Amino acid sequence: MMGSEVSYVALGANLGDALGALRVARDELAQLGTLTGVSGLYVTVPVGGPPGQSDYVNAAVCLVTSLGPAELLAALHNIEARAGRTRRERWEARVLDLDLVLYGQRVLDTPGLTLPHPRAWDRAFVLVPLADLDMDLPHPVSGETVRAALERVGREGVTLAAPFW
Ligand code: PH2
Ligand code: MG
Ligand code: MG
Repeated sequence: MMGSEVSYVALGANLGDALGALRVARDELAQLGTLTGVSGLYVTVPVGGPPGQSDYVNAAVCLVTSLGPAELLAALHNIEARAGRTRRERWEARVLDLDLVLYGQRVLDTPGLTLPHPRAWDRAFVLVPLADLDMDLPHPVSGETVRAALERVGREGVTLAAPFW
């Protein structure tokens, strides 16, 4: 496809029918281009946020899309909104969270969108699913691969629930 880019989207939810929300999101993401990879499904211990939150389900997909980064982000927000996402407190429990982790090797720092996602390379709940897709993916700024980041961060709190979902 002309002008298409390889992007990586992290999916998460820990409220309501979390797996159902991830499945709907995966199918809606597929309509934004071509899904070339879907990670396993993981159950993960919440990182940050108010105490007493339920465990998350997390996954990641690789999406080849002709949408630009801002258009793609808007599309992710639309999918979140359709799932009933509200935004109040940072890191509160959520019915669906779609984070644009990488858009090619693009580096961007705008009020609405930072690429790569600023905390992705430090979070096992992002890195473990990403590793299912491509261990050799480099961080666009540091060059650290997903494999190396995972060795540094470890897999604690992240449990495979299903390889296919
Ligand atoms: N997302 C957050 C904050 N904490 N913890 C887990 N385990 N999984 C997440 O997706 C997650 C989180 C902010 O988006
Ligand atoms: Mg997030
Ligand atoms: Mg988010």
